[in-house]
Parts: sequence; structure tokens; C-alpha cells
Amino acid sequence: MRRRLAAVLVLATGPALACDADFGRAIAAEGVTLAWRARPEPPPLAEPFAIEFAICGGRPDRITVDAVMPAHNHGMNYAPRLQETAAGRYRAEGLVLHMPGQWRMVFDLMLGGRALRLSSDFEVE
Ligand SMILES: [Cu+2]
Repeated sequence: MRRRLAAVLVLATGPALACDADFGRAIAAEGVTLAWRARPEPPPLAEPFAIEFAICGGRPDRITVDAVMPAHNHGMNYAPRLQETAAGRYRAEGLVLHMPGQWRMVFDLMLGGRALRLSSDFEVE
């Protein structure tokens, strides 16, 4: 069984954020928009990097962030750390993509008892 190395954040209730983030990569589903960017951008190969993201349209109770390679059915070898940096703004650090190819950033949100998965595919060279 594959180890789970996703970052998990459990949140107190608070205000939802207005959709004003210009983070470049956006995913929208079921009335929720998640905008994210890598730091540095694009995500590097085999070097630690961070992502910043903003969620609007709802405030999750719980967030899980993971990066996986769908073609190879594996994730990362390191567990990232996730924190809320401002209302509705988040930063995950310590992600490492150890192989070139197609990766998928996966955000699992719990929103008022509803599970929502948002994902975004990108290439790493
Ligand atoms: Cu792989």
C-alpha cells in the first residue's frame, strides 16, 4: 500500500475569500475556484519548491494537498507542510517532484461536510 505523504490542514471557521488571486493556474468546480502557483514557477525537477494557493467560493474545514504521477501511480517521496498564511490563502512547502513527466496537483477539500477534489496537470522537465 502506497504511503500517504500529503499535507493536511484542518481549519477553524472564518470568512471566505473574494476571488482576487492572480496565481496563474486556476481550477473551478461546483462553485469553488482554487488558484495556485508554484514558487518558483514552473515547478522544478528534483528540487524542493512551494505552492501558494487561494480558495474562493467557500471556506474548507479541511484541506489536503498532494502531487502524484498518474501514469506511474505514485506520489512524492516527501511530505509537504501546509499552512494558512492569510484568510483563504495557503502555502505548502517542501514538495519535491523526483521524476520528469506529467504530474498532477491534487487538492482535496472538505466544505461543509461535502468532499471536493480539484486537480491540475502539468509537465515537469
Ligand atoms: Cu513517475
